[in-house]
Amino acid sequence: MAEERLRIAIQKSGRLSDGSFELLKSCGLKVSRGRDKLYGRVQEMPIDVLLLRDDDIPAFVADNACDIGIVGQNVFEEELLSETHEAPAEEVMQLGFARCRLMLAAPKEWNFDGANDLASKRIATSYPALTKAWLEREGVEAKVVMMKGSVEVAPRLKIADAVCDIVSTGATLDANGLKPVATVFDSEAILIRNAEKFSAEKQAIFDALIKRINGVLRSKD
Ligand code: PRT
Ligand code: ZN
Repeated sequence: MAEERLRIAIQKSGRLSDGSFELLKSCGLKVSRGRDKLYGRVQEMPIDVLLLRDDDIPAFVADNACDIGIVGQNVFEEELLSETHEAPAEEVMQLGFARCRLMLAAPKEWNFDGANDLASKRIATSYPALTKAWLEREGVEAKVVMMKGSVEVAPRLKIADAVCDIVSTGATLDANGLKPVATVFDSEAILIRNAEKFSAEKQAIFDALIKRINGVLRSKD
């Protein structure tokens, strides 16, 4: 029988990519990338790496194309709230990098005085499910407009009154004449896994990897 290998999905390139490779490296795992750049192979443990767009990672893990994955909590929660996979993926642990916030932001000249000011307003976001859940918690009815990118330009283009977008330094909001007014979701990179039971062999690889990750995270505390 062929040796079982654990498949991990990580972001090919972007804000999660360096942190993900670094974490594997700190775990003593060197990823050799294949010529097609889609696959990577780890020598030190029976682990294969799949390099994907971050948005594809939750579904790949939920649908068993991969066993585990590293993704932003914001992307994972949005997926959980908006889609129903038969066997959804599960969060295993927070990984302590790629920290950011999903925030509501309004034009600087808006004398914003709390969530109620958003009643009947239009909010542009790439995270409609998380935004709607927050509005519901706040008891505010507003119109949520989905935008895949360049959310921060929506108020200037009069597409929306406010935005709900990912913020790390705040420089992007500032450059677009916007100010953060409320935090909708705190996020960082997380490890997720397929919800089905692993084979004993796969579980052993998974346990060994988790042990190494915990060791790395503890050494950073
Ligand atoms: O190509 P692919 O689809 O894989 O990548 P992507 O472009 O969709 O995602 P990417 O690489 O930008 O982000 C991946 C994940 O990193 C996100 O889902 C978050 O979990 C996390 N993260 C951390 C961020 C940021 N920080 C961040 N600053 N994601 C996005 N931003 C963007 C934000 O959208 C805004 O445009 O950066 C801008 C704001 O940054 P500041 O520093 O100006 O506030
Ligand atoms: Zn993406």
